[in-house]
This record gives sequence, C-alpha cells and structure tokens, in this order.
Amino acid sequence: MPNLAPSDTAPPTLTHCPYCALQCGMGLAVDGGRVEVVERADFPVNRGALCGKGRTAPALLDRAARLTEPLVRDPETGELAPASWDEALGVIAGRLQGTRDEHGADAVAVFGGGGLTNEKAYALGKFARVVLGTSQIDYNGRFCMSSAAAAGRKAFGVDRGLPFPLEDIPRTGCVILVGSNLAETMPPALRYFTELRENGGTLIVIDPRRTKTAEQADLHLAPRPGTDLALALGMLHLVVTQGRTDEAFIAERTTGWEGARPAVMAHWPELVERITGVPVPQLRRAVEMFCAPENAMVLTARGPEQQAKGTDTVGAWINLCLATGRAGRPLSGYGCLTGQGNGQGGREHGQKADQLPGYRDLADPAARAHVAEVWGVAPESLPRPGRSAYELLDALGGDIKSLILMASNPVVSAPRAAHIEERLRSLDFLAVADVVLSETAALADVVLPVTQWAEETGTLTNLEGRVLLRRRAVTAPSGVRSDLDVLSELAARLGVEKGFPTDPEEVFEELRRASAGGAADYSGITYRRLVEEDGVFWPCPENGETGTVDPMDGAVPGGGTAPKSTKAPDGAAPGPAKTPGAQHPGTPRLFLDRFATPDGRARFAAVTHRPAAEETDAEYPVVLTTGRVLAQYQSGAQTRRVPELNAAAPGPFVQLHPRLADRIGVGEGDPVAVVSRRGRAVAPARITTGIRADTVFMPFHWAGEGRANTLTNPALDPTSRMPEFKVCAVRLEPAAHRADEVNSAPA
Ligand SMILES: Nc1nc2c(c(=O)[nH]1)N[C@H]1C(S)=C(S)[C@@H](COP(=O)(O)OP(=O)(O)OC[C@H]3O[C@@H](n4cnc5c(=O)[nH]c(N)nc54)[C@H](O)[C@@H]3O)O[C@H]1N2
Ligand SMILES: Nc1nc2c(c(=O)[nH]1)N[C@H]1C(S)=C(S)[C@@H](COP(=O)(O)OP(=O)(O)OC[C@H]3O[C@@H](n4cnc5c(=O)[nH]c(N)nc54)[C@H](O)[C@@H]3O)O[C@H]1N2
Ligand code: SF4
Ligand SMILES: [Mo]
Repeated sequence: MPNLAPSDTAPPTLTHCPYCALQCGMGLAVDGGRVEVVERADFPVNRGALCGKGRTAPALLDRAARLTEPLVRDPETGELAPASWDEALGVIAGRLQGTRDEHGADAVAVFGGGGLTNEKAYALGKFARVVLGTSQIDYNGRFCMSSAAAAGRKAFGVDRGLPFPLEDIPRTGCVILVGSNLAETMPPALRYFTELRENGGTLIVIDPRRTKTAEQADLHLAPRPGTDLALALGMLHLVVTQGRTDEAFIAERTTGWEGARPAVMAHWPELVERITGVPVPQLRRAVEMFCAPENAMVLTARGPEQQAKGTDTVGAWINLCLATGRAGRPLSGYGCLTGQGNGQGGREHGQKADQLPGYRDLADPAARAHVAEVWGVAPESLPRPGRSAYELLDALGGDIKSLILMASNPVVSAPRAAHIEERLRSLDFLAVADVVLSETAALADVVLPVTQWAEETGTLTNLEGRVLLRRRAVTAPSGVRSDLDVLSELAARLGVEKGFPTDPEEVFEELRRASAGGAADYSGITYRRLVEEDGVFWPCPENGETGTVDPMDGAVPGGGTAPKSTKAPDGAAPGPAKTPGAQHPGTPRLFLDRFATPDGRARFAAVTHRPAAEETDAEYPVVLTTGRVLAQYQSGAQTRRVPELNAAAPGPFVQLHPRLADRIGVGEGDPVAVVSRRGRAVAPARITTGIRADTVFMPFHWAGEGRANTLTNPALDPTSRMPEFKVCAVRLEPAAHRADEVNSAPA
C-alpha cells in the first residue's frame, strides 16, 4: 500500500493520518474504488515517512471493518438490532430528555475524545453546556497529557505540547526524553533525534525499560516507575552544588526559586539513588550532558505524567529547565509530547470539565461572558465545572443516569476497568457514537455509526501546536453520518434549532470567534490559510493584531534580539510585535521574550518527592507499569481490526526480567497471572533483560483476560485528576495454577 504513485484518474487528496499527535501528512488516492496511501514528502512534520498504522489506515474505511447502520437495543431480546437514523436519534433524544426531566440536567453526562477534530470537540462542549445544560462533561485527554498541561500552565501561564516546532530539536545540544517511547509511539519523529546526534548533540532517555527509543540514546537511565520526581530533584541538586545554575535567568525571568530550592537541596545523590535505583555516576553523567551545551531540552510523555503526582513531577523537570536557563529562549525549553491526533486541540475548545473554547477557564466570569455571547445564551445559564474523566465514569449509575459517549473506549482504556465496565452497565441509558463496535459501544442502548478521518474535513492541532486541516478524500458509505450531524440532529430534537451547523468550516468560523482573545487564540486561522500554509501555530489572533517575523525564521539560533511583543488579551502567550494590517503569522515558538504569566515570568514549582499511591509490599511485591506497542493504537478498537497490524501485535503480554521469571517459575510464552488489588489479568510471558527486575510491563490495547486496566490503580493526581496508569503493585503467578490452588493442592 505505501509509496504508490498517485493514480492518473484522480489526484491524491492531501490529508493526515487518523491516529497519533504527530498528524503525519499523507496523500490518499482513490483508484478503482481502492484507497491508496501516497507519500507526501512536502509536509514538514514527517516529510513523507509514516508508521505502519498510518500506512494501513485505509483498511478502516472498508465497510466490512466498521459500522454502517445505527443499532438500537431491542427491549424484548436485549440485543442490538439495526434501526433507522430517525428511530435511533429519536430514542436518544427521548431518553436524555426523560433523564433530565426526572433527575435534573446533571444526571446526563457527556464523554468525549482527543481524537475528535477541533470542530467536533467544540460542538460537543457546546452541546453539553447549551443543549443539555449539564456540568458533567469530560474526555479521555484527562488520561493523557493533563498532568503536563497542569504543570505547564502553572509554570508558564499557558501550555502547548511543544513550545517550539520539532525542527528545532536537531539544533539543540541535549534532549532528555522522560518516559517517552517515541520510536514506537511516533516513529517518524525519531528522525529529529537521530539528526540531533548526527549534529553532535546528545540524547538521554529515562525509562524503566530499555525500549527501542532507549537503544538510540547516549545515556539510558532506568528508574523504578513512579520515581521521576526524585530523579529530577536529584539532577537539579547536582546542578546547584556544581554551581551550574543560571542566576541571571533566574533573577530576570522567573519567580519562586527560593520556595523550590529546599526540596532540591534535600535530594542529595545517594538518597536519589536509593529512591530511583539510578546509580549516582549515571546521575552525574546526565547532569554533565544536560549542562555542557549552550542549549538543551526536556521532553516528557506518559511515563512521568501518568502518575498520581504527575503534575508535580513535570513541575520538577520544568524547574530543571528554569534553573539552568533552558526555557524561554531559542533551541531550549520544556515540552510535552501529546498523544492523540487532536490531544492538543481537543482540550482547548471545551470538552474538558473546566474549560471553554480558546483554552478559557469555565469558572472565569469574563470567559463565560465572552463565550456566552458567541453562543447567544446568558452567561448564568452556563453550568459550572464538573467532574474529571475517572470521577465521572465512577459516578455512572449513581447520580449520573444517562451518558452520551463519542470517540473513546473506556471499557479497555479506563483505570480499574472492570469497575468502570460495571458502572457503564448500571446506567439507565448509554448512547455511543463510533466508527466500529468497540467494547464500550457493545454495551450501549443506541450505537450511531459515524464518519471518520478521510471521509470528512476538519482541523486538528498536533503536538507542536500546529493547527492543520485534515481533508475529506473519500465518500463515506451510505448509512453513516458525521458526529456534527449527530449533534445537530439531537440539538434540534431537544429544542435547539440553531447553532449546530453540520458544515465543519461553519463550525470553525464560530470557533474562531469563541477562541478570540483566549490563550489558544485561533481567530486569525482560516481553512484557506491551512490549505496554503503547512498548518498555522496558535496563538494566531485575527488580522491586524500583530505580525512580524519570528526571530528564529532565518536567524542564527541564539543570536539576535527577540522582538518586543504586545501582550495578548487574557494573559495569553504573546505573539510577535504589532504591525497593523498584517496577517498574524502564527506562533511557532512561545515564550521567547516573556512567559504567559501575568508578570511575564516563569514560576518554579515548590515540589517534593513522595511515594506512589500504591507501593509494593509482601503481598504485592512487583511494580506494574503499562503502555504501548508499535502496531496497536490505544484501546485497539481501530487497529485490532486491521489484519496487518494484528498480525504484527496479535495480543497482550507480560514483559518481565529473567530473574523475576525464574522466581515465579515461568518460561517464555507461558501464561502469567498478574494480580492487583483491583483484579487479575492473564497474558503470556515475554522475558527480556530490557526491563528492571522489580517491574513488569503490560500494553493496554486489549480487552478480555489480558486487559491491563483490570489491574491499574485509579488514584488521581490532585491537580490534573490524572489516574496513576504507570504504577501499581502486583503479584505474579504461573497462570495454570493460581497461588490459592497451589497452596491447597496435594504435594
Ligand atoms: N503505537 C502507538 N502509538 C501511539 C499510541 C498508541 O496507542 N500506540 N497512542 C498515542 C497516545 S494517545 C499517546 S498518549 C502517546 C504515548 O506515547 P508514550 O508516552 O511514548 O507511550 P507509553 O508507552 O504509554 O509510555 C512511554 C514509556 O514510559 C515508560 N514508563 C513507564 N513507567 C514509567 C515511569 O514511571 N517513569 C518513566 N520515566 N517512564 C515510565 C514505559 O516503559 C514506556 O516505554 O502515544 C501515541 N502514539
Ligand atoms: N493502562 C493504561 N491505560 C491507558 C493509558 C496507558 O498508558 N496505560 N493511556 C491512556 C491514554 S494516554 C489515552 S489517550 C486513552 C485512550 O483510550 P481511548 O479513549 O479508549 O482511545 P481510543 O482507543 O483511541 O478510542 C477511540 C474510539 O473512538 C473511535 N473513533 C475514532 N474516530 C472517531 C470519530 O471521529 N468520532 C467518533 N465518534 N469516534 C471515533 C474509535 O473507533 C475508538 O473506538 O487511554 C488511556 N488508558
Ligand atoms: S506516527 Fe502517528 S500520525 Fe504518523 S503515521 Fe504513525 S500513527 Fe499516524
Ligand atoms: Mo494519550
């Protein structure tokens, strides 16, 4: 399928991959009904490269792989049966109205996804607040980069995955990748790190496993899961004791160093070695590599973020950048590698419990007034912030009676999944819009089959904050409608005739107005610009507000002076200086001359290390961590339906060290039972020295017996409400005979 020449009959449509936050550019050519992926070498992010998921994505467009008609659960048989759109939408509207009449607006909840386009995320948030009047809306992005977002916002006043484009990475001096396995999770991005090393820069990878990414590193630190906070403090400790802080930067561009310093000083190297398992010489080596060059970056992904102290952990890594002056200037800084296709944009436009479009705060009266005006409603009518994702799912069947869910599969992906599955079953009413009959859709009372990526147009915001246009390339099968159609139809049936257009560009035009003046200002972005340019970086205020060149464009890195900026409204990140009448160029690089805090200074976080929510003990002596493999995506709802990917990664496994395998008596491929306080999962052993001997790893892409999330701990970070997917305590047993059976078996 890959690299085929465009067909003569129809030129390929330039669009983007349906999956991860890299949003690789690709062309799609339709040839005799066959959809073929064509390389799109001109798109800067991936320059033509695609991973196997992107290359095989057209398989999902096939009728056989997906839903093509609405399903309604038959009250007699209890089975899902085909129904007309009119019937299915009628049932949903009736049931949601019924719940609201009987139990109040907050008894209806909405759950969204970071795979939704900006237009859909915007419409879903508006639907919840305006049509349903419910405060109970959140989305799966809460499980993704919410800790990094919270820490970034605290430190810098605004967060955007990367505050610089990927193209800056090869030109810095050192990158620390904390808990990212991007060789498997964003393969085309690996090139930037390879180029970094070719240019003489160094790469440090921090991961309890020797991953494909760690194999590329100059230095690999393998801490015990859940100890990144101590590791960051330990590095900063050495920076201070070696006199390597940047005092001028600290004085001129930051606040809060004095508050952050005591915890740093309390984390001397030997203590950090004891907590993390990382030997002191390696810690020293990392500090040397990070501090020696003029520029350096720290990038985090889910490893340090999906912890019950993820916000503080990211805060500690940001502290390291601030204390060494590696932030707010070219080729240096902290960034988060976001995850889902629209993980970034999906949280900026209002499906998060506490946010309104434009990255506005739902609790802020000025933000409410602005958005209410765009929506043509009274500010008082907007609900207050509601529950976070896990808390919302946990409340299903309690005070939440009905749920409408779009673009997530929590039966597989939520922590403590057996409990969440049981909560979903306890609902009075569940409606799911999906492309396929996911494990969650299979529990629904009504399932709506929707269009997907190549069948519809919409914008997404990639991990760099680059807003891009994913264009429709093929016609959807009959019987399928878009999420925007669904929301529009339901709004009308629930009495709101206006304000829910089905044309994505019309929705985007409204989103532009709603975001204007917010931190994530999209008002200067148009579909036309997105076609002409390779995406536009937010903030991008409307015409005339601002507009000069980025000092990095064509300038010598690190040289020259940053332009004076005008402060954007709402404390947003500043754009370049004002040139009346000019079109704002967008903002590839944030914070170059000021941070987006009220005083323009970055804030140190006063954070100290603490144990994971669940530490190992005699009964549960092993740490379980979870994550991803190359060929499967997320809950697997999509990729498990692609034969080529399924062949490459056919099922779950338990990755463990030979010493641990010996201790419990399992060999390669033997079924291992992993037991936590939440439940028991079974999958074949995969034995490797590339993991700490005190830790096991399971990918979370599968349902059933091998479901990793049966085991995970829903302990939440107090600020971001992120569950602790990356650390819990388990015990292992050979699966053929459970410990209790072994104990009771005759000798
Ligand atoms: N193939 C594939 N690609 C994907 C996805 C997918 O499902 N499959 N999903 C997309 C999405 S939504 C996301 S969020 C990204 C995620 O991208 P990544 O963050 O790269 O993915 P993970 O595998 O969850 O975690 C990364 C690494 O963290 C390590 N880790 C575990 N515990 C700890 C810890 O306590 N500390 C540290 N430092 N590291 C730890 C794991 O061993 C793992 O190698 O990937 C995106 N891309
Ligand atoms: N143990 C463990 N659990 C984890 C993680 C981990 O590292 N470890 N990572 C967490 C992270 S980072 C994430 S992001 C979550 C993701 O987990 P989920 O939220 O379950 O994500 P997906 O599997 O991508 O589910 C997306 C669903 O939406 C459907 N879909 C795709 N496009 C559209 C569309 O346009 N409209 C509609 N209506 N549906 C669509 C897909 O078919 C699929 O069923 O998992 C989290 N869970
Ligand atoms: S790296 Fe991500 S965006 Fe690129 S092809 Fe793979 S899944 Fe798609
Ligand atoms: Mo994610």
